[in-house]
Amino acid sequence: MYDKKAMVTGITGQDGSHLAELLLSKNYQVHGIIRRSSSFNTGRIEHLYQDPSKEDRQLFLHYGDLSSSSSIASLIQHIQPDEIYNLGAMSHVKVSFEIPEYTTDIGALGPLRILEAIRESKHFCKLYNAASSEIFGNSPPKQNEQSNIAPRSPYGVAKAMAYWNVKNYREGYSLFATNGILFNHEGPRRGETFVTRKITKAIANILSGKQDDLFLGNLDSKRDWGYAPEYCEAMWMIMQHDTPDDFVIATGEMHTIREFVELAFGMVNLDWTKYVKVDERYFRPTEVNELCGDASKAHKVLGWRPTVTFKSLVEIMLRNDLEQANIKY
Ligand code: NAP
Ligand code: F7E
Repeated sequence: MYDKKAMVTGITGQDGSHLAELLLSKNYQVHGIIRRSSSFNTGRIEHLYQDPSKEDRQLFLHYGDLSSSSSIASLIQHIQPDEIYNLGAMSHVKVSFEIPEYTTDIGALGPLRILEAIRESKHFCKLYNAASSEIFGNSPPKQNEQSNIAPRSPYGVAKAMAYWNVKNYREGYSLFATNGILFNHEGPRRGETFVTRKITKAIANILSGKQDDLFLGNLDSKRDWGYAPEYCEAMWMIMQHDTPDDFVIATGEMHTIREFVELAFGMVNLDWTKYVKVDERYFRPTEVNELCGDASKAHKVLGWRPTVTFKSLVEIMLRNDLEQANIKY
């Protein structure tokens, strides 16, 4: 018998997979929404899969898509979840400049579709919405819940719209709707085109002779990088708080991309300057220069605090990619 029922959009993504593990460990019945795809997109949750014929299974997967109001509404109606975690999105900032309309449909209208479905439903259900530090754009660091919202990409604009809709539905219709304003968080399951994973994966490829150069974009931007599993704990904590609210989740430390590169290459005694080349194709039309979060509200109200340092994060990611390539570290 389970304690609570959760519905998770984006369960096949980095965060969705960690959150599903956490919820299952807390005896939730977890309902993940997956997209139909011509190739397998469930690699990150393969280890959690339970045979649909098993009577006492805790994990259920349903086809659905955030682009479809009817799909969202009928899933909520059918599952009757106690908690919805909306993690589904086209989450790549650079790609959002190339497919702005789609990014907006999923990132901005997707959450609105969920809010409307909850409002229309007679069933009480809490909502966690994955907002993002990208909503702050170039607002000066350290950014907190009061910082100016000034996004600089279609992705950031979509996340800002969703953030405001969550706030307005909370105030206007008394929904238990929350925003987690998470700063960058990474780990071995990070998508391979995000800069951290691109770097650690490239090092493994260089050492195994599969790659000679690493082409990167802007090395001067600064990010506040945390460890994904800890950030998923924060999502759950936000949902267990008595009152719905918005929280910044961050480490409070920022580093340039160049520092990440130097540290990671240095860990395997490689001189990064021999391998890394700057290619303007990876520059963005508008860049967010410095993101560094102030998560003191989350610490004070929820008791959340990150423990994995920048150096440990780089090491965890690098070790994973080296292990996958059968390289001793
Ligand atoms: P991710 O690895 O890119 O995963 C995104 C998930 O969304 C995948 O499961 C993807 O499914 C799903 N998705 C994409 N389009 C969808 C659609 N039309 N309908 C339903 N699902 C769809 O992202 P993540 O890093 O786990 O991030 C989770 C959430 O947090 C995202 O909303 C992201 O924007 C936000 N966020 C992330 C960070 C970060 O640093 N990781 C920071 C702040 C906010 P497929 O597997 O089928 O592609
Ligand atoms: O870029 C620079 C790039 O793509 C980080 C998403 O999870 O976090 C993520 O968005 C920085 C940027 O992440 C390359 O210009 C240099 O300044 O790893 P990224 P992001 O754009 O910060 C936020 C919080 C989210 O919400 C998003 O969903 O690195 N950079 N060279 C590069 N970036 C990439 N991807 N590739 C490069 O070659």
